[in-house]
Amino acid sequence: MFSKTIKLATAGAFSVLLASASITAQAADSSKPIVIPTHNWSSQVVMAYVIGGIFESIGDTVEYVPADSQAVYEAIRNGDITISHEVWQSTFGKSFYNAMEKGGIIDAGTHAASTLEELGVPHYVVENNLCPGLPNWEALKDCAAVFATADSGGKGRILEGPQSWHGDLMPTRIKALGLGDKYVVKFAGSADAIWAELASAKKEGRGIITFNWSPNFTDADGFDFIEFPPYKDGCRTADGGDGSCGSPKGWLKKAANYKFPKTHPAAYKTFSKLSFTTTQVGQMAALVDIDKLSHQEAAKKWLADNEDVWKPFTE
Ligand code: TMO
Repeated sequence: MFSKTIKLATAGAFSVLLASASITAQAADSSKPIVIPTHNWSSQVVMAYVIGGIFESIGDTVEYVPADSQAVYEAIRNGDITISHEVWQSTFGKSFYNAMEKGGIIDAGTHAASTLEELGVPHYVVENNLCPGLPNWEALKDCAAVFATADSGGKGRILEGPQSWHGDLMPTRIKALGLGDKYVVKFAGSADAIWAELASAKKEGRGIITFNWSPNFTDADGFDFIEFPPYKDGCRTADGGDGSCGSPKGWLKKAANYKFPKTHPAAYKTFSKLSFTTTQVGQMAALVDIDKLSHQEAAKKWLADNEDVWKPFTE
């Protein structure tokens, strides 16, 4: 620990000398840690360690903090957390823009991957015609019984993610679409609880509706998102609408505290260049959810296997 600090200090002093020798060189990054948040889905946590590893490779110090995925934008604005590397439009766009309006958080660019966060069914549900008409949402009107579970009171059960992600968005939507008498929305305690339910339903060939997203490890398996009435600006209750719309086909952004470009210019430049594709984000999730590596091991493996992808971000 101590010798690492000394080494860092020496490296810092050395780059100050180098910087003064060159007009174009920029100030060295602060030795203060870059604070990276971890949330409760696999790609986000793996990517936290991937990005931390990239920052360390250019001499920066990093720190990881578990954070609520909605409150994090306020924490970045206040400077308690430095970055967010997976800002999903549907779920977090509003909190991100609200924080931006107050000041202190900046848009650090968009990943190549586009996103969808939506209710859906495993592909066999469509293939085996368990609910004829799917993936069109109107098919749901006639097959609540197909999705009933022991605890759903005879209604169809919709397994939503943890409530911390987007509150009552799905229960509100189901009611607004007139499906409230036929379906009940249950919140999963964790993403792992969704994967466990999907696995047991698949084993039994049983109908199941869950929240899911893309990019994710389930992209490879085949997961069919339900086609709800298209998303339009203002259609959600939070934006003044009645909530009877599906999720947007959205962006995946990066955010940073507004001082990050000044305190850590090299890390900021790297972070703003950094962009992952659908395949790459899916790989990060799969290393944990399919291959059962720890998040840290997954990040180490991903970095080792993909130097050609991430090294250019640092140059
Ligand atoms: C925020 N999430 C990717 C779980 O929808």
